[in-house]
Amino acid sequence: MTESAPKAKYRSDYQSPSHTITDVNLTFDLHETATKVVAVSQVKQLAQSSTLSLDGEGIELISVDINGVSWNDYVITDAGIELHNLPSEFELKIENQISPSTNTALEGLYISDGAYCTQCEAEGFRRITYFLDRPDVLAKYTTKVIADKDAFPFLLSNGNKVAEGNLESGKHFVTWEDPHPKPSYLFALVAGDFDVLRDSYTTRSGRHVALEIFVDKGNLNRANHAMVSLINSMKWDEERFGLEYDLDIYMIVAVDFFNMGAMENKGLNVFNSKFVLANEQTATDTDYLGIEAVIGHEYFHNWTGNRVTCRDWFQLSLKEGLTVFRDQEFSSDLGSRSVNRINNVRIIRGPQFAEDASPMSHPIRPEKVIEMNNFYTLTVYEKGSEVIRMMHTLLGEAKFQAGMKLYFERHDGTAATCEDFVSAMEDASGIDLKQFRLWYSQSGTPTLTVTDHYDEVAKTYTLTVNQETKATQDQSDKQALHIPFDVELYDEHGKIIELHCNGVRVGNVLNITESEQAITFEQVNSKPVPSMLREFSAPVRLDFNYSDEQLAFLMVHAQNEFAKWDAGQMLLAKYIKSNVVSVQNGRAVELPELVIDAFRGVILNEKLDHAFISEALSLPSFNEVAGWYDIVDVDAVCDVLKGIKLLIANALQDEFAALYHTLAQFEYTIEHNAIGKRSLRNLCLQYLVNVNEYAHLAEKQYQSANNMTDTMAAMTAANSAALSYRQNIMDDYSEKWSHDGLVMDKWFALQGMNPAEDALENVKNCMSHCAFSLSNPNRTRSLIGSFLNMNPRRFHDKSGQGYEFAGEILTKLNESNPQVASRLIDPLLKFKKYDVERQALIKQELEKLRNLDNLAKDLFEKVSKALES
Ligand code: B3K
Ligand code: ZN
Repeated sequence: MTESAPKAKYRSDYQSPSHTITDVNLTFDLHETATKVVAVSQVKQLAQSSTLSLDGEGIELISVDINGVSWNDYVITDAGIELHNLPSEFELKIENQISPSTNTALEGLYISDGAYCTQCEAEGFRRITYFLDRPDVLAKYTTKVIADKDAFPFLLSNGNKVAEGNLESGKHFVTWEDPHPKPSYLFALVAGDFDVLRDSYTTRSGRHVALEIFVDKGNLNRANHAMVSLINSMKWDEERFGLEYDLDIYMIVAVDFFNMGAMENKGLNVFNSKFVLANEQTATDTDYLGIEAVIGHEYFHNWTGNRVTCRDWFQLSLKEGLTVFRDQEFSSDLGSRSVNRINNVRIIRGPQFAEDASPMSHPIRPEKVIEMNNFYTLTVYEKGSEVIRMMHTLLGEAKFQAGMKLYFERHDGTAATCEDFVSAMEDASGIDLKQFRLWYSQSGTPTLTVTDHYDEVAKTYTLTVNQETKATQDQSDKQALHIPFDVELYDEHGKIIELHCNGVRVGNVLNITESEQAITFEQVNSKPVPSMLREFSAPVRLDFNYSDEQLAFLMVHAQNEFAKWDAGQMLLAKYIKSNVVSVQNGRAVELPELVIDAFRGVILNEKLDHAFISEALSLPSFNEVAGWYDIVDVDAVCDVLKGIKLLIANALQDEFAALYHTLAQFEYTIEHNAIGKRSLRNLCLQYLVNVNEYAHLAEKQYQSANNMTDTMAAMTAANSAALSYRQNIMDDYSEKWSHDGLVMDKWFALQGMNPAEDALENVKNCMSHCAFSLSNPNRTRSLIGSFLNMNPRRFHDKSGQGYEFAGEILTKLNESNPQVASRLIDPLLKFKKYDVERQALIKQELEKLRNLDNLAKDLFEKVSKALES
């Protein structure tokens, strides 16, 4: 990719559009290879310019008319079309043709299993017609869809249906009108034959909304949970945020070929079927919870994203960080707050911290972008949500909601910036967020190094906090951030000590704003145990020299479950690190009695929720542990994690066995209590199968399971412990489900994670399984993605064969679906984390990719950043 390397865009270069489009009237005559699109736009000049540049990619122009007259004064460019010598206000008619069936990138208009569907965010609309494809151009859309009536009985688009009828030669049409002006990325069209689940919802103010979920024929019995989740979302947004739905219909279409989770198109969400379809035979509890979260997320976008959208794509976190915050709150209000928080924090501490330390490090509001699709990242989404959460922590719920209200008063119906959001929060609360704004522009993960000192005589306790953010590839200079630091102190009996600073009673959330800051608490009668960064009050690493006893103490006495869990994780972290050194020096993995007893205490604590206990007993992932090191010793970390699992399994086998038996349930329900019981029971199973006496349990569970959660738990146990019957149950599952790709994804993922020595051969063989296809993103992510991301020992095998395999797959996907390729490449970008031999092998693959003639800009951006590092 030497000639004309793709160019970056910079946030600082934002310019408002030269023209706007107020109304657009679209007509689609659908055809697999020759869909005709007619776009009639009302265009207004905004700046002094008689030239209009429209975006367009891979489309065939038929004709251009201005005010009803054919127009020849234009040039087609690499990026679209430039129209010259235009009047200041005019009607533009463009006719063009596109080929949905050859669109394997799944952006723009494409075909998923015979149904037409669209994906326009971020810049897919330009693959449909020439347009001002940018989020700050908001138009009213009218869309007429024409297709064969038998094959495509349902013709859908945004807004309300305003006309329909039959046409010649077996065709029919439907016209939709969306009254809300919107950017092109929220446009959607779907045409196909589906089963439909219908329900309705009446909003607080009495608007009657029809709810429709479209699924592939035969899947109606898997759509209920999505509908329940949608209704719960609508109710929750009214109750917690005072926000109501604003159209008469809300449609969701589930498709099998989709690059990401789902898309919030106005009134017509398109979903990856993974986040819609579920019944107890096909989906796990985790799938059910995922559906609830994603249905909520897309619904919440109707206000935070659609009613107020982004001025430019650098502002993506404005809608995504905020909407993730909202969906996390939704899941927490409906389910277990502590378990939700634990899982969200795991994502930040694992993959988000890793991203922030990688060549792709960027602030939540990026400064420089080559391919926008590369920035739908954990940083923009998850860290973005943490930034919103910190504002929520600093302001409190009431002031935060006042900020939301002001934000909507100021920006409803417009395209806004992150700055607009922070200003609204600041103005509504009166709280100064000047320094806080740095979270939007500074990348990287801060480390808080804390030391303490107790003064017996003065009865004071001082915490000295140092904050440091290491340079990242995108940014060398870092400043001190405003960090909400939530602290609680416990006396030796486990009682909470009231916090007094400078003679006044203070709350738990302290403001850290300096590089070094000492906080002195008064009236502390004995040396306390501090619980810090409670609820993970900021996305930072915490470094404090806790003793084992202090951590074990917090596991018992900390008042909130998150802090208990966190203490347990810190205790494990200490022994994972020390055991890595042991293993590197040829010694065995060991755990002191105190650690075992601390975890035994958690299991036996009857006051704790089952779901929470299950989280507390879960070890950190390899990827999270890898993040603790500059250079990670793959084999040693894998040995230690396995070794600790075996030690805990052996030491606590009686407790695990007892729980495994008492937690059995005969009926499957998705009540949170039932989910918690299954979660803990299946956690016990994961440990128990490593003890000879209980090694048969997973097979027994597989044979008797009456739901997918238990089936999958049995298979996971057999897979990760390499049990003798693993192959039998894998074969049995494949025979039962090979007709259903979505259900087979679970099986493919296990093949990818298989710890066996021949895992790579196996993965290659799985690619010829009848249910596998590299053109389906879900299949690819399940099999290949899990091998690259969740099978460290085999992927990072010294032979370099894992890397070579990744290179081959990426070369193929670069041509067919660059967006999927670009997600998959992430583990290779972090080559600097491995020893020199592995580094060289990974680099070799990256260089091969860089030299491809047709390297897509998605991969170009990542590969070049990695090789620059
Ligand atoms: N807004 C979409 C993501 C679009 C991704 C484009 N590559 C889904 C979501 O965040 O809700
Ligand atoms: Zn979103």
